[in-house]
Amino acid sequence: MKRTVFLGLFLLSLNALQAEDGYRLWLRYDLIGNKALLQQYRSTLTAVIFPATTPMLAAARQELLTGLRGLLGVTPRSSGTNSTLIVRLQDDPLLGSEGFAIRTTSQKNILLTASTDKGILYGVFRFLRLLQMQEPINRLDITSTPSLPYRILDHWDNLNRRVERGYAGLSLWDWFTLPTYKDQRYTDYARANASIGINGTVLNNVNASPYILTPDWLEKAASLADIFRPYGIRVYLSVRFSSPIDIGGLKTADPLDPAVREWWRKKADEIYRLIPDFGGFLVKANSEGQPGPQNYGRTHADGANMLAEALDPHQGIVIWRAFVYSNETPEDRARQAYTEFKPLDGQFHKNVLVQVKNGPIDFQPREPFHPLFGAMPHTPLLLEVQLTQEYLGFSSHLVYLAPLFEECLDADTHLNGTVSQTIQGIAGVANIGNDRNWCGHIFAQANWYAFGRLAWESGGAAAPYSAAIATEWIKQTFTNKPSVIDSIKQMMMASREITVDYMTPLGLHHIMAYEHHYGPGPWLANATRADWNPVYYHKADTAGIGFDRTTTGSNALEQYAPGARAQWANADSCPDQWLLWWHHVSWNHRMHTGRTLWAELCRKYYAGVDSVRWMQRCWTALRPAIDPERWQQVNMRLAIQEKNAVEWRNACLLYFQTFSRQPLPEAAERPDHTLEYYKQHIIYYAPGTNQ
Ligand code: BDP
Repeated sequence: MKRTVFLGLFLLSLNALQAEDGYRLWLRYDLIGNKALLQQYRSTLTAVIFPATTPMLAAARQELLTGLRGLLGVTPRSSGTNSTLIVRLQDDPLLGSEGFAIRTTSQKNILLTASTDKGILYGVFRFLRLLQMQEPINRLDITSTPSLPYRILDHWDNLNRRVERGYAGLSLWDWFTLPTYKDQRYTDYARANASIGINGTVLNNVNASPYILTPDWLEKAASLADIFRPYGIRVYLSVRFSSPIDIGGLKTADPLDPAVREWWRKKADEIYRLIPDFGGFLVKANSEGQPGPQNYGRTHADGANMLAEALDPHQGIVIWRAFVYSNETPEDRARQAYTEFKPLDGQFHKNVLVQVKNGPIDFQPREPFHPLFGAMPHTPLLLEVQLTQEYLGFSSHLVYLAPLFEECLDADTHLNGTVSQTIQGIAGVANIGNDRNWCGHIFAQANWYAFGRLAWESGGAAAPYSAAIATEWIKQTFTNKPSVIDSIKQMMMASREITVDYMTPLGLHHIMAYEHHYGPGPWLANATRADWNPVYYHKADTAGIGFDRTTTGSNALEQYAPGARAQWANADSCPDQWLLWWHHVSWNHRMHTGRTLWAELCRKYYAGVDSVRWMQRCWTALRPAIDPERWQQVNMRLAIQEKNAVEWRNACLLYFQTFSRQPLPEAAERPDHTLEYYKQHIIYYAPGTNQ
């Protein structure tokens, strides 16, 4: 009897240990279930020779051994003459400072080489990925170098641990117990990033507190930098332009004032004493109320160059954001960043990079690429994308973002090639918090994963675009079973377009509720600034709907090269998915499908909801193939998504119907509430805002 109880307890605790709560992300390293393959792997990998003389190599070696032990269930020997994985530093200019090669040799060994420790680190993770994906390893010939040098996560984490636009709990950084308490999660965060090639992290919110630059906080940042360093991740900080006044006791932050320049120089020296490989500063200036050089009648270039000079002796960079717009200017918000930055091309110091959001408004479910890409040939640019789903249903909605990123990266600027060819790197606004599963939604982990993978291999025919990246992620996160992979992949690949359909179809944008941006609010018209009002963006009236950005309207179109312009300029030939971004058209406008605009709008909103239900059915069918804990997590979030999609559809169609004055499609599900009900449905205390 006693024995049975003991056995029961033992099994229970084993279960608890193996709980599938999502913590392990895509680095699971579970024993390979396919017996034949496991045997093959074991006989191909009897030994590992890996001299590790630096902290980075030691971290790489430890990862490799942990991975192999988990996947193969045995510990390889540390010496051997064949069937051995040999890891070796070996100068090869073709591999650069981050690339690696993995080859099978004529003696049937596997040779992993790189010119640098970092290359070895990335090579180790690549090798482990091969095993996790159950790829053959007996004839390897892989060479890999990153397409872009800067692959950075931007955390919008406040120093009080609230995360602006964060939907996965509090900030991962427990600032209060830093620098002494070093949570294991910091290391696991670094491992996850290194596994996908992310090489930089901005620790704090772009709406920056000046205190980040005080000695106490710098010490905390330095302790994180120490943990991340062996994983090839440099730390950057967001800085507030007025810091010399806020914490430095100066009367001005004028970038041309000698005392201000001196203050920044000294601050940079102080930072580099603590963090010798500090990456640099990220700056949001003269945007949404943040201070900046324009407060002193200076330009963005004046401000950026002052900081650049302070960082230059230490090889640091300034990342200056082009996300600027002002409601005092009558100009269409979509035009303003180009208007301000284009004339500054060529005026920035060489260690300044200008960071441009993927589209000209703000991380919408769909936007055309930003007109600055390709338009600043003398200024290195970074692309900024948002992993946290501020305008895409937070961490409650399943939306795989890689197709959105890919749409932008592959867009032809008609100036200097595709967007991916005009940039030096990508910054992703992180979707990570202290939730046990890191991202809130298990599938939001795929957006973190895809971001890193795209930054490593963007552009070029061989790029592992969205679908291939989804396959990688599913195999490492869930299973190697082909039918299951296919089914999950279909859901992921369709999910972005589904979201566009139930939120902002046909080129609509920014019609979300105020401030938190969750749920519909197309009727809103009372914001403190006109350009925060949904009515500013859709311009619906009885004649039609859409924002005329052609020559008869704001002419934002003129900021693009003629080749790019041509695809959107004419309402009759403009692809349906962009129509209302560029044109104000009548409710009876004939779409490419042959339907009227009103009919097409209805069809899209209904299809969006139906497709969320389709995702629910797919997920239900997958139940036997997924562990109960993660299955349930996703299932419950899909239920939230369905409810929310219905709300989007009903609220938007009822509202737009007051202008179109046309009926909803016959036989379609009727809205279960009135427009008034949706207007009154205000969400209080939504996550991600400061209220
Ligand atoms: C907007 C967010 C806001 C950010 C801003 C930015 O609503 O919270 O501060 O972008 O990127 O999307 O600076």
